[in-house]
Amino acid sequence: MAKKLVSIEGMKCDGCVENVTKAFSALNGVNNVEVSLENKNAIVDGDVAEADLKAALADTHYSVVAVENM
Ligand SMILES: [Cu+2]
Repeated sequence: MAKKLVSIEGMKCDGCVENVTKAFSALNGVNNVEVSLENKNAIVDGDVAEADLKAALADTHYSVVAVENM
């Protein structure tokens, strides 16, 4: 199963982590999401497109700044 490292801007607290976790978890094909406030990123396990990850945060205070395959 593919994992992606998603760099995220705008997270400031555990509430932000929860919001991003929920947004990514709701996407089709996503099996697991681990968001790190400290590292400002998320490890997304599943079959999901970069565009969908960006779209998931489009209406939030956060934004996807980079996505790389792990
Ligand atoms: Cu917050």
